[in-house]
Amino acid sequence: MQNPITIALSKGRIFEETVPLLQKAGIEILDNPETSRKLILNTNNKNTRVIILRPTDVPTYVQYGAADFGIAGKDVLMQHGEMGLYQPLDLEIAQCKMMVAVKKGVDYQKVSSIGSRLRVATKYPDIAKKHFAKKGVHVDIIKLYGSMELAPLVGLSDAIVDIVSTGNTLQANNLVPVEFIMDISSRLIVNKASLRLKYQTIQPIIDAFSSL
Ligand code: PRT
Ligand code: MG
Repeated sequence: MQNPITIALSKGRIFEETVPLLQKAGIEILDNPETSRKLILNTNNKNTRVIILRPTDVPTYVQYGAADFGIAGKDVLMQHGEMGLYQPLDLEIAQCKMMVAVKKGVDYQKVSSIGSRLRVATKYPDIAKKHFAKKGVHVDIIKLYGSMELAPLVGLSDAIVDIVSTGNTLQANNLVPVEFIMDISSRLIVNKASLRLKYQTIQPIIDAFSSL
């Protein structure tokens, strides 16, 4: 009999881009998380279930083995750390860029020049700290949980570090991207003990994902 498998996903873009990957591995999800309130979704295989989490909670469930594997953005993984997680594949889904942005008209070179202190609002303090340390720019990091775009508009910060995809959100809020930090995509993360104990069930799924 096949080992029971729990897969951790988040709603929205990651879920949508993961459905076709799971189909290649023969897994069909029977409920739609956008219309159902269920947090545990059934699949066409009674030994395989999908749990729906906030994106930032996916690595935690996988790390502790409450989920055998999951899919999470590089942004989320860098903030979480890699403890207990095996990352066999970059799935190249949910692609975007981590950028620094400021209010239109602000002279970024000037406000970020060495010797000055830049106030940076972000959901990604570790990524932001590392980036500015490498440039030798002194920063005060202001941790936010969402709507970073608002911070420079109301004087909370000089700049933000955020994810940019189309650029429409920045533009709609009179902000401009001024510095590229890194490309972001989503990765497969696997609990190390699960991979060992359920190798015969999990490895074929990884193989199906990697053959795409
Ligand atoms: O929405 P929630 O607060 O629950 O969390 P989230 O926004 O982190 O989740 P979700 O599902 O939107 O994103 C999951 C993963 O998708 C992230 O961890 C990223 O790795 C990746 N991803 C890809 C993105 C985007 N594109 C993206 N555009 N995550 C967030 N955004 C947001 C961004 O923060 C900004 O507010 O969309 C806005 C910018 O989009 P554009 O197209 O206007 O530039
Ligand atoms: Mg979102």
